[in-house]
Amino acid sequence: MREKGRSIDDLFSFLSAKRQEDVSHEYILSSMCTIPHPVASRAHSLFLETNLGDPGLFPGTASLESLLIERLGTLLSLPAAYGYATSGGTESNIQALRIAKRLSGSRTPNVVVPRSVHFSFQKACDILDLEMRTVPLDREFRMDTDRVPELIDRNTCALVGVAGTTEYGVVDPIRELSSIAADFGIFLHVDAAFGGMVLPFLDDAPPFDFSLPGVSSIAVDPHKMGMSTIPAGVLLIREKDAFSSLAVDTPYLSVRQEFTLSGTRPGGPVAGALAVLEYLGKEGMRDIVAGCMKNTWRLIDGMEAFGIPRIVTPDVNVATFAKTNVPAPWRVSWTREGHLRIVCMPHVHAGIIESFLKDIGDIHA
Ligand code: 0PR
Repeated sequence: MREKGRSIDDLFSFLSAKRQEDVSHEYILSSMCTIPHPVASRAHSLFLETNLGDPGLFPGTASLESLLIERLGTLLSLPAAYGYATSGGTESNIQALRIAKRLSGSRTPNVVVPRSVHFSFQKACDILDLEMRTVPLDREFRMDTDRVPELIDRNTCALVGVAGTTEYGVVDPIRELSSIAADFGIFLHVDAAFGGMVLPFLDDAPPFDFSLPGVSSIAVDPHKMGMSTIPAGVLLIREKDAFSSLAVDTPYLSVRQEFTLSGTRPGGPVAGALAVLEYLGKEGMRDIVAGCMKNTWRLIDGMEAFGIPRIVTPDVNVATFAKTNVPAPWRVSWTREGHLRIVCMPHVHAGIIESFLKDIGDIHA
């Protein structure tokens, strides 16, 4: 540390220069995060010093968290869902598997996941000492549910399905998984970190939520398509007992017990996430999601017109294409299979898609 502090001007010109080194969102086509909605930034700034880890000191902020859980539970067909605000999909997935492991009581537990599962499940299985059994995908990159029963045994503590896969933007057959989970009496966790804030606002979306009786828990991230500030994830659970299984005593806090993974938890992103839902309402979210989907289809049509085929028809706003050159300064990503992947987030507006297509067209002309 410096012996003597820095002046405000000097400090902030240093910080601004560092921020300038970051890639401008104008060129970011690879991210599942986006520029926060202005109401999220404003709400967040009101709650900077709040700590949901000690809710008795911040009852107002804690009631916003409850309201966020109620709103998202209702959106995902279970108004009475239990839940809490996590730091994002990784924490939600870890906690869901932790609950499943605890409830199963197995000493050598395993989990059955699709091959497309996000890498956060590798972390979860490592931390929780779970064997990860991977189910192959069908031609459309969805979990091949016919292969699930053969991987289940009496030590299987959870099945996982993804609603909006990270790489190909498809939804696994959650209805089939729900039946399998109910038949075998196994916990079913749905990773809707991305799709959870897209699918409820689409007409004819595949079923994935608590309306399916076998679904035990859902991860949904406001800091992705919910346009909140980072970090904002939510874990929702059908049965209250599930959370009780994780409770530890917190004798000197304003609450007696806690089941969260983090202790100190920021109230800012929770206020931000709720502010977006309240401000936009379903109508506003439908418009934003419709815009992202329209841009996704325009991108797919434009790329195919250049002879660059889509890899799969996505269920959400993630488009994938055969390998092709992409000029700087565009930032795209590549899937494990080597396919070009573009996420049409709200900041990737129609004008950006057109300039990207123009640059691709120039190369392919
Ligand atoms: N589940 C799914 C389906 C995800 O896509 C992700 C992250 C997670 C869980 C984990 O969520 P957290 O990262 O919030 O813990 N998906 C993005 C990805 O890995 C995360 C991301 C976002 C990466 C923005 C880069 C980036 O610039 O691609």
